[in-house]
Amino acid sequence: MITENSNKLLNTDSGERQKAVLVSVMLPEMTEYEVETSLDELERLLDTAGGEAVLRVVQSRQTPDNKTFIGKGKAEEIKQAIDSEGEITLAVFDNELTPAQINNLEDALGVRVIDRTMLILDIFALHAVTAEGKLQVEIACLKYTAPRIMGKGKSLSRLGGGIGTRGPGESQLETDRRHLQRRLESLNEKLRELERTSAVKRKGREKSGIKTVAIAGYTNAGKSTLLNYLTGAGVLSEDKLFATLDPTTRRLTLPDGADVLLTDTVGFIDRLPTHLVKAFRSTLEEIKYADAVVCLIDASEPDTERVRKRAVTEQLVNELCGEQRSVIWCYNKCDKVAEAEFISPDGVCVSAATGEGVDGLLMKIKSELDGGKRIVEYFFPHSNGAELNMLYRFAEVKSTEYADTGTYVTAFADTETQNRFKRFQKK
Ligand SMILES: Nc1nc2c(ncn2[C@@H]2O[C@H](COP(=O)(O)OP(=O)(O)OP(=O)(O)O)[C@@H](O)[C@H]2O)c(=O)[nH]1
Ligand SMILES: [Mg+2]
Repeated sequence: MITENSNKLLNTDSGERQKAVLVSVMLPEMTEYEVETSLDELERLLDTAGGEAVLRVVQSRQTPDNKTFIGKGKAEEIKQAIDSEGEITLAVFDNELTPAQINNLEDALGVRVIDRTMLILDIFALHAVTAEGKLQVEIACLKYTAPRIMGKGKSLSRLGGGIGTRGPGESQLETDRRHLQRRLESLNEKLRELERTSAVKRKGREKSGIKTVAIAGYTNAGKSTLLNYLTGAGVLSEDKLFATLDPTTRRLTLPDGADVLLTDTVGFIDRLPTHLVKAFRSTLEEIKYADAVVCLIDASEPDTERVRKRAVTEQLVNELCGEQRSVIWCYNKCDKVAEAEFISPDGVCVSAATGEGVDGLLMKIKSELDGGKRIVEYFFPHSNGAELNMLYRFAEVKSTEYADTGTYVTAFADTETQNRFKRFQKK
């Protein structure tokens, strides 16, 4: 199926936008919806990289073709479509391709071919600012992109530069593999050194007793906007994917006057390339070592997208820090939704743009950092005097009121105590 792309891109900033065809192979375990939403995301990624999707091709297959992923017949069909369109210089595959498949496809299609991971790496190369960010991107590019575009010599220049070639630079990649290996080793050594410095800084923070809070979430959820609202950090926030690569940390004062360090982090995406997760280990450690993690979800998206992105976020946060971590689910962009019925009772609803609900979020952060402590109201029937005595041991009892049938108690209790005395909690 080849369709003219109807989703015209909004971005019309200056400069030529490289025109591309998006290709996806639908394997038996994928649904049509998954393929389409993934292609929509690929189109947004391409937009962020400065390209424009003009054609979409979806093909159903039982298994990928070894040589070209899509098979010879389909490749010929796409080649014809590219020729008749006239301006397409790039084919972006949503599936992961091997170096050999890329080579064969470039021969068959006559345009540069990249896959989803290469496109993401390209954006990362564009957006990395700090030395650490640049190092991390270069390592990931050398491991993933380099073998895929190496040794093409003339054919590379025939297909032109642009999207999928940023990062370490073509000339560097055209050199031999041994050189590449040496470069990787030296970059890894530099990165280890930066990681050691970060670890020392972290230890220092731990000693000082100041708690840290990380803002995590899918790319474009509004993490930077929230950090900016709360701390005036002035971090770039944009309606683009992966606007932030480098973590920014700022001091924030909570309602009780305690200071915490709040960190904005690199966004998540479905099928985040493993090479990136590994290369960005030190950046992602901001989440791993945080005392609490605010997981941001864009509340203004359709149900299915919101659920999908929450699942991706949940999985990555669990992988990074285990399931025990204090996680606060925070729904953002609430100024764009009339009623947010989907928010679970433990979630908070905010607008990082207007500041609505942000006070509630700060209270929640404070309570998480206090071990989930909050004020709870209980009623203990007279027959449960023993349990009431126990409550005094585990929680800070604020007030009591005796009634004919039992005692009403207001207490400041942590999560464990709340669970222990749940059956006495007033509804
Ligand atoms: N209406 C509305 N827009 C918001 C809100 N928060 C963020 N945005 C917009 O959403 C877009 C993405 O915001 P960012 O803060 O860059 O998102 P991010 O999570 O940091 O994204 P990456 O760094 O790319 O992962 C921007 O265009 C923001 O202006 C909000 O509460 N309401
Ligand atoms: Mg950001």
